[in-house]
Amino acid sequence: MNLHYEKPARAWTEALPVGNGRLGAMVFGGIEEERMQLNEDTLWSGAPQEWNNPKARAALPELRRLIAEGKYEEAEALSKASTMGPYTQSYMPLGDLRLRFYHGNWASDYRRELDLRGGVSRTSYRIGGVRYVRETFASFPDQVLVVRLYASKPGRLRFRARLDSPLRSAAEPAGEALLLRGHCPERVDPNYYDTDEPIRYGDPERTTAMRFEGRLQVRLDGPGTWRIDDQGLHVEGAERCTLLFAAATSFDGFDRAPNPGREPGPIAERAVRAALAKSDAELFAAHAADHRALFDRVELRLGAPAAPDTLPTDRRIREYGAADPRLVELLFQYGRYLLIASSRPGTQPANLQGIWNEEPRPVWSSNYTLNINAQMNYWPAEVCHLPECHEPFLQFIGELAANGRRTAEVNYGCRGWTAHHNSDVWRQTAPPGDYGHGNPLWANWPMAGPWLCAHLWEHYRFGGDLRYLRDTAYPIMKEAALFCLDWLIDDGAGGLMTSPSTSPEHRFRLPDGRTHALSESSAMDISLIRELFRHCIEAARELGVDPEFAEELRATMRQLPPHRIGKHGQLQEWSRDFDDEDRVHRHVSHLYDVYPGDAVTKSAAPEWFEAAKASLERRGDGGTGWSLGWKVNLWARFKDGNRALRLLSNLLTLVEDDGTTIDLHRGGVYANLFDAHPPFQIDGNFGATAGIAELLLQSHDGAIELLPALPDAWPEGRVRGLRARGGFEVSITWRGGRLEQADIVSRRGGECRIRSRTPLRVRAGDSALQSVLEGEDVYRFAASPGTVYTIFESNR
Ligand code: FUC
Repeated sequence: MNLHYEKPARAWTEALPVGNGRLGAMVFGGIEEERMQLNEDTLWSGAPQEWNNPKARAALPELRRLIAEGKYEEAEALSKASTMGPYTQSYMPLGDLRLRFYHGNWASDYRRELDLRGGVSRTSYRIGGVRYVRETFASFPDQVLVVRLYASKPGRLRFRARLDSPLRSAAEPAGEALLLRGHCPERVDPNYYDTDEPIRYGDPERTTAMRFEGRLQVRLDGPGTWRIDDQGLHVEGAERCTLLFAAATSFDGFDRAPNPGREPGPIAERAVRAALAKSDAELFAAHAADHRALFDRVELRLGAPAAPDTLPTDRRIREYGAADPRLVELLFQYGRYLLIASSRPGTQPANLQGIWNEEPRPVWSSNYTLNINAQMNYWPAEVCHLPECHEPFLQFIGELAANGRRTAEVNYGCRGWTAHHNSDVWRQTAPPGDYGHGNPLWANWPMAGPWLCAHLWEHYRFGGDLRYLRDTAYPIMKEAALFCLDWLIDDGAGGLMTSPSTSPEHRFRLPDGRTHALSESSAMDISLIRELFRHCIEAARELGVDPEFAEELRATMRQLPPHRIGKHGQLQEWSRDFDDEDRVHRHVSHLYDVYPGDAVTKSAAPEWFEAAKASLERRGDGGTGWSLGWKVNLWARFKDGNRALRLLSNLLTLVEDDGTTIDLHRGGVYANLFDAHPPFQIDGNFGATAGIAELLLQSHDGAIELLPALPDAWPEGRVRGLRARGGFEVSITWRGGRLEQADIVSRRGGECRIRSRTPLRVRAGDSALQSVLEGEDVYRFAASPGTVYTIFESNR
């Protein structure tokens, strides 16, 4: 479980990420100069501000009238003029830790690696008879970045460490520490908004923006000396030493001014001092125990290695790609590693780049994009056994709901809460676009609430915590449903519809060739609303509350339009059978009900299921990194493992990083296995991990399915520790492309249901199982908590 390379990273997308959910570092593994690019996940530009726009509410009736009359251009002009708020703020880089060694740049036996299981990045090389080793990890228990340095001969370890930052800042010695102090811009314009002053700082004395402080200290183990001066921290004549770095910001919550906010200095100081009081071995043991408690829950083996493990990872990607099942394993576990490293209880959720960003003006603001990308980050969380890593996102949803109430009221005059396609650390909920610069194509999408609520529900479905459902999830879901009830309008024919409506970021084409974004009742709008209502009804039933409300939702659902099948046999993306602006568009929003939703399955809606497959076929096998990730999951739900593997192969295409390209059609991975949109976006990593799990285990359709979409290229393998809805943990071994044995443990008790086309035998613990109820193809038994149920095919 290692990524490894024979050369230092030149580009940022070759460097190796470590993180503890909050502090992140990209380790370049240089010889003469080592660079560790640093991040802290609360460091964002801006501050809470008013973003709601009362003009939106006033314009809404006219906007709806224009759309109903097919005056799409006028509708878009009105939307631009009246509905938008500011752009969101951007996620900021903290700085760099640079180490300069005085031994030149020629070395042999060079290797750098990222040990996914240990959660450590390691660089080693030899100069003459001296071996140099550096190990870097970000400790969650101790909230510090730890760099251990070692030279195999006494006195050979000599270097200077410095801190700097692309933000306004200064590095200065302060007693035994080197400090980096700075502040953020008050506003950063998105990269696609070409302005004169895209990065705007306030007066340093009076700025309203966030402040930060980083702190570096050293501990020598054995001989040597160290000192700190204006040039940095100097270590001379040493053999072994440890650098400890901590950072904090003045962030004091999404709804509070970040300046003055919290005092960052003492927070960083406490962390470094506490870490200094521990031995290296203690720090490392605490980190390893914490990391492995999460990482080791799931193990995946996909048959014999095609490529030898000795091949550097970038060459393996280039030469074998998905034909190397061990590389697919690595991609799978890398997604789990990245989630552990970027999203822990109490941290911010993983943004568009997780927590890793070096740019003061990052692409797409490195923010939270809520029409697919932020959600995709959390697709693997439940099934891949990292539900605690889901927590920051669930928390984020609650905070959006808090802000989104005012947006619902001010912008639309609706109850409940709404959010749109972008958000940030301040939990912006209004349509972004600087009051008219933005594009209705993405700005006018008030549907983030329903989609996000699916995460609350899934967290409950997997874990079964009724108290969480009652106290946290359901109230937020209910309020999102209230918004939808008010947002839906009469369609004039006894039904209900949404307007304005978009199918995220994809325009339709009229017969005259013109393309437009705004219409009525896109498939995705209706899927999301219907799904949220269904979840609310189920939640209210399980909690024994709100019968009238549930009845109102049921009645409303009956008035929603059904899916429609269009002229190509496709599931229609819009309420009318419009042509696509781009047949191979990256978004596949109209297929939401197949994945991540579950309303359209082969058994529940066979015609729509086939139409959805036809739609996906039309979209082709290309796409940006995240689009490929989505399609892998969709093909898994269509039970076509070979097709899913083809998409994984497309994703495992090595992309050379030229630093500038934004490609809207072709994705892949960078040398460090980071997903390439391009540019780097972490969602594709998480989408791929979820997709690989989805090939091996599904549980969305009322029963567990073992190996539902196993690709032919993986005839043998095993997976341990995946989770299924209903509180189950599942391990599977297979051989000759068929189930050999599955072990299922129930954490909460209750009925276990397994769907299988081949007859099964079930053994409970050591005894042969009693009463398995066989339905058509569903096997059921009462599972007592903690017992291991072993499943075999009867005829094997
Ligand atoms: C949406 C997508 C883009 C990109 C951006 C961050 O706008 O359509 O492809 O992923 O989010």
